[in-house]
Parts: sequence; C-alpha cells; structure tokens
Amino acid sequence: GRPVISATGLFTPEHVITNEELVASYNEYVEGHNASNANAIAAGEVEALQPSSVEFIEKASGIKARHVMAKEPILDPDIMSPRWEERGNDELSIMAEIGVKAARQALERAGRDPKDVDAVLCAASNMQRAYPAMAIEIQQELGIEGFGFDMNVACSSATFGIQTAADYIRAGNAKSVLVVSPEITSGHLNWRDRDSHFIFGDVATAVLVEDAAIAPPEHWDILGTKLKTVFSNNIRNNFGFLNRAHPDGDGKPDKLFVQEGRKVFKEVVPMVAQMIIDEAERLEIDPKGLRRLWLHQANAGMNRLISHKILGHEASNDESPTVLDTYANTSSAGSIIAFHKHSEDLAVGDDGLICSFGAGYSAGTVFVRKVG
Ligand code: CO8
Repeated sequence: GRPVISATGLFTPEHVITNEELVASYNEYVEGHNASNANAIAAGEVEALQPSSVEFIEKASGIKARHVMAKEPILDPDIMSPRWEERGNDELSIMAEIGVKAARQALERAGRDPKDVDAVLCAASNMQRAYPAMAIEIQQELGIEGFGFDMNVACSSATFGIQTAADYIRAGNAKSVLVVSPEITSGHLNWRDRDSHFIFGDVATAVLVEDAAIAPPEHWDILGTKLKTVFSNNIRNNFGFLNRAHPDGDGKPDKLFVQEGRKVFKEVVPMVAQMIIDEAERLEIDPKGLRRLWLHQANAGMNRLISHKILGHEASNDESPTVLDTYANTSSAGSIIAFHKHSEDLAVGDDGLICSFGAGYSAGTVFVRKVG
C-alpha cells in the first residue's frame, strides 16, 4: 500500500502555567533554600541558588507558557512536581486517557470506525508503567482489534511511529494505524533545576496513518520518511527499572531530565539541516519549494537556523510556525501540534515537512503533500 496521513488529533490540558507564575514559584523556592541554608552558604559549604527570570526564558527559548495536567502542586515550592490520586488497575490510566482523547479526534476527523483500525502505536518519551503496554490499554478503550505496542524514541517518538506505521502499510501488513503520543513531560521535568525548569509542557497528539486506498479524499500523501540516531549523553534521563539496584539510586536529579542545552543546540542544528537537505534530494524535492515546515518545538532559535538553511532565507511564521509560545516543548508531540494547528490552509499540491529532533540524539523527517 501507499501510506498517507488521513487525520490528526490533539488533546490540550486545561491548566496553563505562564512564565511569570513559574518564575515566581521557582524564586520562592530559591529564597527558601538560601534562607534555610544561610549559615552553610556563608561558610562556603553550600552554594546559593540563583533566581530564574522571565526575560531569560523567553529570549533563550521562545517559550511563554505551558499546559500541564496538574498546576497547583507544580507551583507549590514545597512540592514542585505534578500530583494526582493514584488510579486503580480497573480505571483508565491518565496517560491512556489523554491518548484516547487525541486518538478519538483523529478518528472522527477521518470518519474512521475504530473497528477498521489495525494497530495502535503509543509513541512517547516516557511510559507510565512497564506493562501492560499503554498502546494496548488505548486499543482496548477505543475498541480496536489487531495489535498495539509502546515505543520510546524521546523527542522523535512520533516521527519514528509514523515511519513504523507507514512501513506496515507499505508492506501490506496493515491499512490503518494510529500513532498516539501522550506526553506528560511534567512528570520527568526537574522543576527545581534553573537551567531546564521552563522547558516542557503536557499534551497528547494522534496521527492516523493509512493506506491511500481507504483514506478519506482529503489527506496528506507521505512522500518519504527518514530516521537517524547518533548516541549522545547531552540529553539524558537515568530513570529506569534498575534504579533500585543501587541503595540510594531513586529520587536523584539524574533520574529526571538533564541536558547540556548549549551543546544540544550546536550539534543538532547542523545534523538535522543536513539530514533534511539529503532526504529532499533523495525524494527529488526542492527544499526551497517547501510550503511549510512543521519542526520539532524545542527552541525558537534552533528552528530559525534550521529553516533558514532549508529555505535559503529567514522563514516567516507562516513558513515555519511555532507553538512553543503556548505549549513549550512537548517532546515528540511538538511537530505534530504544529502540523495539526497549521495545515488546513495549505493548497492541494503543496509540500511540507514534519521533522523531529532530540534525545538520543534522534531525528526523523516525514515529507508530505496535500491531496484533496
Ligand atoms: N533564568 C535566568 N538565567 C538562567 C536560567 C534561568 N532560568 N537558566 C540559565 N541561566 C543563565 C545561565 O546560568 C548562564 O549564565 P552564565 O552565562 O553566567 O553562565 C546563561 O543564563 C546562559 O545559559 P545557557 O547557556 O544554558 O543558555 P542558552 O542560551 O543555551 O539557553 C536553552 C538554554 C534554552 C536550554 C537552549 O540551550 C536550548 O534550548 N537548547 C536546545 C535544547 C534542546 O533542544 N533540547 C531538546 C531536549 S528535549 C528532548 O529531547 C525530549 C526528551 C524527553 C523529555 C521528556 C521529559 C521532561
């Protein structure tokens, strides 16, 4: 079969934390820490923490706000983590719940009955538990037959999921595959780390990848997909099931998201720009003719540089839309949110690019053309 994107879905959590609210909470934590450690700080035994700043965050990243599943506990300087009641095994888990909401929207938009979907991939940077798979729970809730499994490629989970789905269709193993990316990044963000406390937000997206033979008349042809990984420690999270093998391994900052943001910026921009140009050449597409770039939403400056290299001029917001200002970095969901929100106005025959990059390093490109 020939793979296409039939529709996408988006679930946006209702709670919003602005930079102002975030920085006020962080700075309250800093003042409390510095006050209660005043003697040790004066003796040079403990380092004083520095305050965060709204201006820095906006200038360095382009982020102005983020949606979260739980607001108050994150902003409470004594907690600074999401909190909600634990659900029983017979209740829908929170990650499946938001994945299902995004998936239902994609199915509705495509006019697809869940019983005609063949597979569900839950593609995200963190899974709520080891097993049973989040994908199988989502599959069960939607009433889909066939199969489902989880996959984690950090920021590139969604594009890796799209290629996997497209490959099932190319091979004739499936006609309709849901790629669901519930990203509750607030759970693995260190809200007490000044360098990164502003970076992430929560969301869920879904992409319905189908055989052109059964797709609705309006869809996006997948012209080509390409994946790349290069090992790097510059974005790392040591959380895992072997943490308890070390007596005090749990709960340390390295069991949360940690990065060398500058190095990531410098290394990933040229890697991704080259990857896109090479793939465009392979597909015989003039990159300068791309109507729109739906790039990974990590940093406005990175996207400015990458889009400039591809288009040969500074990209307008119309050519390379951002959702960073309201969603922040939502890991694998970012480029899908941008595509979902900013694709309806394109004309039939227009070409565009969905592109992800991040931890691993991992990067993925999906070149698409509007059909209708
Ligand atoms: N407020 C005020 N000042 C600050 C703050 C702050 N909050 N933080 C840092 N500073 C200061 C620093 O101390 C430094 O001061 P000095 O110059 O005196 O040393 C100065 O500001 C500059 O700091 P940086 O060099 O760190 O600042 P940058 O300009 O590099 O900006 C960024 C930092 C925004 C992090 C930027 O480097 C960036 O965006 N890089 C790219 C990162 C990226 O793309 N990462 C992708 C990771 S996402 C991913 O892969 C998903 C993984 C799964 C995640 C799910 C779990 C959460």
